Amino acid sequence: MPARHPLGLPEHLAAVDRCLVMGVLNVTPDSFSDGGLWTDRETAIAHGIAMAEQGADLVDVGGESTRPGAQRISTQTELDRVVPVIEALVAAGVVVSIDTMRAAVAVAAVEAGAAVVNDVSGGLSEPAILGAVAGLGVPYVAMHWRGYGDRMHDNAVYDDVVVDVCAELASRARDAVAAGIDPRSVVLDPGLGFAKNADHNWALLHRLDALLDLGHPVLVGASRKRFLGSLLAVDGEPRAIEQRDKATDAVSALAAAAGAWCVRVHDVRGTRDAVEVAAAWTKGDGP
Ligand code: PMM
Repeated sequence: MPARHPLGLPEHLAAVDRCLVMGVLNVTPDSFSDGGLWTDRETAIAHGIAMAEQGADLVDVGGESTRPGAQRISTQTELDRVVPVIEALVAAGVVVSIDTMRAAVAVAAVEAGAAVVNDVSGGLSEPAILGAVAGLGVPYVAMHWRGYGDRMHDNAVYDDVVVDVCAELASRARDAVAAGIDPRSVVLDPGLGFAKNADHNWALLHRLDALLDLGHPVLVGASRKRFLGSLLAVDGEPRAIEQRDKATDAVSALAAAAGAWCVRVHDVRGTRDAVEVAAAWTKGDGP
């Protein structure tokens, strides 16, 4: 299935005929999976370049942890963490997306060379981000979100998770378009693990077609998340975070075959293989 890319993506990526791979680069001391690993600037930059070499089409730079229970940081701290890293990655030829809920950070990141804005709040945290992104002319990822990390678990209540998430994402897309973002530049993301338990996540993956029917490219971020740990638990003991990459690769292959535009992952190499397989399988043809 040819990937349908959002408008405004750099040309060489828009020509890629498969699901894209987005490598995760959290420049934070406290993200759930890789928090603290890449806080040193040079290490973070080297890891971003390494992910691009391993096959990441984009590297997603984030300065604020979104894990359940996470405390917010100041705008200045977020800027100080991400801008120098983005500048260095862009100088090295890496396509960067900025993972932020803040308008000021989105603008500074794109000025530093970022090519995509990835907003886990879908514009709900700071609605001004929508107008800002409209002015920047880059693709905008709106993730399904129902509040900050400290309230995440209380918000995991749905009548029908697929119907509710699709309705809420459609509303986020309408807000983005009303603020001036071209509808063809809006990407939607089910926000796995954000105000969702394992059953909610599986229901959303099972019905990715319902999300795709909203008419926007879809991004899936399952990498190393808790629901994969519980799926593979032994005697009630969840699979360790660093041993969830093969399960992540399986999700990447299935999401790609189902028509996802992009998958956001920590282990780039395995997922790149997975999306290549999915592309050949779906086309019935090798490269
Ligand atoms: N998940 C995390 C952070 N940012 N962005 C998008 N678009 N989708 C996601 O699922 C998503 C995200 C949390 O995971 P991390 O701590 O591994 O970055």
